[in-house]
Amino acid sequence: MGLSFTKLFSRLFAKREMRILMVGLDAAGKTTILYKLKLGEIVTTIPTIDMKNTIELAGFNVETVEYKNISFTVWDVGGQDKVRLYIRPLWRHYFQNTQGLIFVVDSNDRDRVVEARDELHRMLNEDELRDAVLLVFANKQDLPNAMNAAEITDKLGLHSLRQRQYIQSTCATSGEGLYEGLDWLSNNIANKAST
Ligand code: G3D
Ligand code: MG
Repeated sequence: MGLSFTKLFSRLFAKREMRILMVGLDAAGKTTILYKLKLGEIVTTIPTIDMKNTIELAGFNVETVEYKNISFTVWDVGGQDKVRLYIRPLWRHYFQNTQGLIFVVDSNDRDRVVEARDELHRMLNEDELRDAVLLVFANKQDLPNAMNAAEITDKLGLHSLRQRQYIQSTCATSGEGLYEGLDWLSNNIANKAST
């Protein structure tokens, strides 16, 4: 019934040169960032018609925005293991041709930083993301109890990851740090492509 997920996406992304995924636990600040960037119209979709019931059960929504040759794809990671089983095959469709992964963490959420680390490492273990460059947004730096970038680096175990990486402190609501981070990302994706 209808187009397959793969077909739909190859049609949508056929002419794109770059795909960037932005993920993180819910409430990390991803949607706020997407709107702050003002790249264009943000489209929220439930990935396929065929899997609609499953997806709705799992609450899996994907936000996409396209800007020049870049497509940003955003979703929440984390949640129950049962749900993860349904979602994982879908993630992998988005992994293909991804050059950059942005991981957004709520620096104020000390209770869930371990969960955030687990999700990040789980994703970066996927074959398709092995060569992606990693940008971490240590978000919500405006909050008084926020962990700083060094503490986030430690708590997320960034040193043990082999991906080229960079951590940027941000405040998504004010926009602070966002462009610096994306600048690093675009430079490093470009460098990788030319080597
Ligand atoms: P998500 O898309 O990752 O799930 P959202 O997260 O962008 O929806 O953000 C979740 C909440 O965190 C929002 O508050 C948002 O305004 C807030 N938020 C995002 N970034 C920052 C930040 O840098 N500092 C502070 N103080 N808050 C931030 P609401 O109240 O709308 O749920
Ligand atoms: Mg969101």
